[in-house]
Amino acid sequence: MDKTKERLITLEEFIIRGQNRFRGATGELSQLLRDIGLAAKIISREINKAGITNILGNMGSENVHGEHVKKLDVFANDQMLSALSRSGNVSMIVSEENKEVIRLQSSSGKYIVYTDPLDGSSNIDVNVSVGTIFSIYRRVTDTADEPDLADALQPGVSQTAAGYVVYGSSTMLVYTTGLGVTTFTLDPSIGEFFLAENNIKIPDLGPTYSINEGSYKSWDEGLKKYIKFCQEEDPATQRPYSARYIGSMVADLHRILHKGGIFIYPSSKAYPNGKLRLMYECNPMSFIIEQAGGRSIDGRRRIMEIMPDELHQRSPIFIGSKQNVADVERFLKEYSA
Ligand code: FDP
Repeated sequence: MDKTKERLITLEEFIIRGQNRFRGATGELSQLLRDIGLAAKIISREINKAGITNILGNMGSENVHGEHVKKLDVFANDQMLSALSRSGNVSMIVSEENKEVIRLQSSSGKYIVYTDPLDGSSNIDVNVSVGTIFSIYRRVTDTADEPDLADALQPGVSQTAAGYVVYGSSTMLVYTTGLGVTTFTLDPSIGEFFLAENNIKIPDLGPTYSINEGSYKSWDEGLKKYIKFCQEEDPATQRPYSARYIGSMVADLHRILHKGGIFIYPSSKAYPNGKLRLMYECNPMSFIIEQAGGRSIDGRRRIMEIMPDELHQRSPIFIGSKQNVADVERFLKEYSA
């Protein structure tokens, strides 16, 4: 079909159409997704003019993980918190930037949201893509009561919706409500997200691997052997694979969603439990990748089946195309203790 003759569909329109397909839908989730879309536009605008307005650089303080907080991290966090508070549908928020759960005045709101407002923030100063991640759960306790930790500590399989925004050469919003993955591109001239692709599928095998090879020495044997396998020549399986590592999880996985391949952040000497956070990095990205037909494991278990103990807990992650994940799983099983 001639693309120029297709009618453009906005994010708002797409969300409302989706909502209309469900009898009895209250519109609360739709409102929440639209609020996140608004925050994404504001963050995107600020990122694009960051160099001009001198917002780049450190705040001079550290976040709950002892990492330097960048000014844009703080800005993105404020935008996400204010967007999520707007509708009254969210009772609790957990953000990478806040140690404790944030309880909102709307304690009867039926959703709990996790967010990493600005993922990949060590890349901000050098104009490399960063992202915002979100993960939405329904409360398990009665909404007439105050929400408690049980509402927040649910496994990834219970996510109602999840998504991310990647601030790259264009800004894209990608989300799933469990019915496939949809991508939208922001047209900054009119401030509107337009549908880019519906029901996107990740290739079953992808010829790239994405890992910080600097920590090679502290990997376990299975992983070392798998990376060597990726580098061997075998045209039948598209090897040797290419190495691609941006160092910004959202950007690396956005590429893998479209082109296939595998992203790995393993446990290492510096990060014995892996570096990435289960609840606002691993789970939402796993939901997206699984909905697109890929897989995500911590080495042995499916990421989304891990029962969380802590809000900010970390996990190793091996995520991407089905075949690539099956291969690394085989190596880990055979060679790692
Ligand atoms: P960053 O520290 O820049 O925020 O969230 C952590 C994260 O980025 C991921 O986005 C990224 O994939 C990873 O850390 C990069 O870690 P390394 O620098 O150790 O490779």
